Amino acid sequence: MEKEESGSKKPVNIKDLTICEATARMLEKARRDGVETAFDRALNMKACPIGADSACCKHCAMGPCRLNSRDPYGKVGVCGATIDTIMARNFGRMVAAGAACHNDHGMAMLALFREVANGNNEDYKIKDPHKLEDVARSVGIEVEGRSIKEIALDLYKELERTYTQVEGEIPFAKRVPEKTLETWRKHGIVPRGAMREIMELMNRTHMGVDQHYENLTKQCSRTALADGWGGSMVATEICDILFGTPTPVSAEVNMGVLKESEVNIIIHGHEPNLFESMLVSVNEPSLVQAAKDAGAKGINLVGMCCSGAEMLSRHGIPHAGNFMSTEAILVTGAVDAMAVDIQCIKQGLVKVAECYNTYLFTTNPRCHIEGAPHIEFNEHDPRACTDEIVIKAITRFKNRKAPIDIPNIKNIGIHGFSHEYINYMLGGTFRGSYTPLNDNIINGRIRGVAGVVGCTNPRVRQDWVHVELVKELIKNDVLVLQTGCSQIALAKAGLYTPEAACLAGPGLREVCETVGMPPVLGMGSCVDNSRILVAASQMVKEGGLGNSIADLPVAGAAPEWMSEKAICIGQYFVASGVYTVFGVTFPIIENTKFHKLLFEGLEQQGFGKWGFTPDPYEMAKMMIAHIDKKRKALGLDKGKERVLVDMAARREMSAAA
Ligand code: XCC
Repeated sequence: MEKEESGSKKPVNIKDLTICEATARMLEKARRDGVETAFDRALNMKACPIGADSACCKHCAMGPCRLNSRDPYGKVGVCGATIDTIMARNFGRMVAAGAACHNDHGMAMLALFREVANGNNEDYKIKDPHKLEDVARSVGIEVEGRSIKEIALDLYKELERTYTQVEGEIPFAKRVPEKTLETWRKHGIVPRGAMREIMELMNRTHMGVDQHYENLTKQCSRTALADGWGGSMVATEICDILFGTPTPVSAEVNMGVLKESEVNIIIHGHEPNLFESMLVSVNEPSLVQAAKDAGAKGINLVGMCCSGAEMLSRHGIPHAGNFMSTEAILVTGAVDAMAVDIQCIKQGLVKVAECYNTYLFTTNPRCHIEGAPHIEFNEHDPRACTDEIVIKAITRFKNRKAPIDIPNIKNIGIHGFSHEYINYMLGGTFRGSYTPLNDNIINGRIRGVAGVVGCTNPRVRQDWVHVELVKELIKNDVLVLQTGCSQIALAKAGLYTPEAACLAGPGLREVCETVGMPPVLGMGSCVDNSRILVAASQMVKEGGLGNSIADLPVAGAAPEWMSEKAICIGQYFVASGVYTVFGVTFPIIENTKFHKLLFEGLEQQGFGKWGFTPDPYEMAKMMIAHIDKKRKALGLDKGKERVLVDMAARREMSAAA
């Protein structure tokens, strides 16, 4: 996995950069074409060792102060800040930035929902009224005998508090298992509105404010929870209400989804409203005709990164690849336009797009990129933007000059497992519940559940850590739930088919074969990690696996993480009670008090804890050992008699519940 030191003359073998065959082929071509990508820049840019260890404080002009990670307590900053304060502050600012991203995104989706609910926006509508009622009920809103509009407006008002509430608990705290909530209350970390929490964390990480790593960690948790159970959860639920709740759908993933004979348009980013409107534009008969007049067979719309993962889950829209493939795909020469909104958009895309004469458009007022033309997306007139992008893409198709080279690789799989669908899938329409999942964990067929999520990162071999980790987990009967770029990595590796059950251990394989599901369930984008939180709460509420999320035999991982959002996600999983292991690198020095708190202390306080290793096999071992520890604590370590539960017995069980 280790790649060559920067400064080395010998070119690095592309197979060491990625296991994604399509990306590798495009990187070879980029080399031949003299085009640079993030993979090259990562090789030429040695990661700053002081920054990587978080031993630098640049929060004021008395510094920047640099401490020595080999002798962390040998020095303090000019103001006297210790290494623990400096690391906790830096960590806190990462959490604040990650939480800000998801909350700003969620707030934008909620604003759209308000406009739809009050009739000011007719370009979108409430597609899933059942989900609207379910979500409304879950936060205590009366739904019986009321109109969709009344419920929706009440829900808007209630969920706005997720962001703006000055005092008191956010609405979705009602979904948290009681004992988990008790732990949060005891430590004073139940989130208020996200704006308040992020603001307070930015204040406390300023020079001369909070200078105790333990107290800072509390605000890190509170802010992160305002993301997971706040902004992200609202984003997921509102997008389901507006655009539809995912149910399993067969879809294609990988660069082979591009079509040489069609106008290819890629949407890359995070907010599904742009993508939903683009879906309308590419089906507009006059635009389809214009494409045909230009000599194309049609218009081919595909996604990348997280909004791509949402569209894949909701509508089966093909997905072309994850974060580290966004530059490589432009090298095919087949992309007529790429439109981006916010988050994870590399500035390097501008140059690559230029080299292949591809249109790269920014669309969101929060994200312009120097050198990329901007066509603003306004949700009150969405087609003005999306139609224009289609027209531009058709022009580019007509004038294609560069030779086209599309790697002919596609992986078909099943995506779109919402927590509602897991409920239905395992329990059936009449007895939809998490009982069968809990039963199978209790009887040991399923050893535990792992969430494997997050980015890809050019500092490690793309997709390799994700794929090896997940294979190890399912081989050991651990059911894997996924989101984001990790989901796409595994889809490309062919694990999203029911046939992949043959890679699972005997227990998990039996469950997969009975239900007809893959051993790896894709739940959507990174904000959809909130679906994993809801699934975990359901498992607790179902009974038999302890009283809090911290009791469950579950673990999480982001093996190739790179973004501040990932750190925030990690912290909200830890604060919710989940052991969470990161790969690549961890921005904390070992053998310091702050490290000990994150990696051990939090667990003793009733939360989860952090873990770290760049090695996927070691990571799997750590996660499985944790799952086994939790099984033991629940008394599930001794092999249980397998009781065949028939329908009559099930009816009795649910009557007793
Ligand atoms: Fe970005 Fe969301 Fe990470 Fe992928 S997984 S690199 S954050 S696109 Ni969300």
